[in-house]
Amino acid sequence: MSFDNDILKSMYVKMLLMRKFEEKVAQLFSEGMIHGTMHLYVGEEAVAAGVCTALGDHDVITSTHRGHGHSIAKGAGLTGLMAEMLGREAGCCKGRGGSMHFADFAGGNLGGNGIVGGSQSIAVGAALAAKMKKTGGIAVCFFGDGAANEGSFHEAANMASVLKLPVLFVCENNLYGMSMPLSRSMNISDIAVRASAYGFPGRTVDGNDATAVYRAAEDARDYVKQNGPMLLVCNTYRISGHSKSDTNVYRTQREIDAWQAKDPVLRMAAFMLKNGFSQAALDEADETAARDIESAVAAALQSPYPDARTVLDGVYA
Ligand SMILES: Cc1ncc(C[n+]2csc(CCOP(=O)(O)OP(=O)(O)O)c2C)c(N)n1
Repeated sequence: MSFDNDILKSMYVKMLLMRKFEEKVAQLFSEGMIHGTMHLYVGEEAVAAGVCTALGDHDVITSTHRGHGHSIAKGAGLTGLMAEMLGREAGCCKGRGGSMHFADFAGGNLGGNGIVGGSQSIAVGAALAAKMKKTGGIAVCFFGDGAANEGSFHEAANMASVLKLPVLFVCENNLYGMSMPLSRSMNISDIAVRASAYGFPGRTVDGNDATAVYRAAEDARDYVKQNGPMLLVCNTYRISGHSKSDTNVYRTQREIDAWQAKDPVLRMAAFMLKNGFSQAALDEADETAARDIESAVAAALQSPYPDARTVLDGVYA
């Protein structure tokens, strides 16, 4: 299947930035520069890259607690994201939100959410707004397999269906909700079948293959714009621990290694080499991405911590 080279390159660059951003923030965390915790997206990059590359300017996304990749793929500035991690005033939420609350309204990212399933109904609201304002945009709701078991999923899916709203529910099935394996949290193996309970289509795609995700998201976007909601399940795997306090006792190294062999970034590079890109071009993309991350860190560190007197700015109630 032929692919536009610009689209391939765009997805690859996004995936490199996601991976290098997270390698960097993990390092800064271990140096005590970043506080709290963080949930890394390592291994799942093809989902955000494939979906967000298929979106248009009027489309918006809602994100999760594991949202670094979603923000980067939707085009948020790296300095704003890095500064947010570091708690600086130049952060995308002025350093008040941190890892779990990246948002970029101008770029169409309505925000991450520390509440599992918390952004599902926000996506439905955004889709209702798009429909009423006739923007032609859709709302994409990223959520995990664990969040597919939240009551909010039922409510959001049902309302989106009844009101025929342009929502694309993207379930990132990484096989675990914290330490709980999917096989013990639901009695179905294909989450996409849940869509039929709400009267809309569900489809499953290899979430480690950015090109497959892109194609599926492109088709899904067309469908959603015309007909209303759809569920796209992207099967993938979280290589990193759930969060910074995960000791990985619920899964085997063998399982992790088997998925590492399907690394979506390496897989994308291999696809590009087979489709006319040179190794030199890929190396250059890699070096540029590394430089972009270093520049973001340097710029973020120039920014001061927020002034304590402004702590209530942006608090609405
Ligand atoms: C409503 C709610 N319940 C529980 C938690 C604690 N918690 C944080 S992440 C997580 C697992 C979520 O799993 P999943 O939706 O599959 O996303 P993943 O972490 O695998 O990306 C849980 C239970 C929470 N933050 N919010």
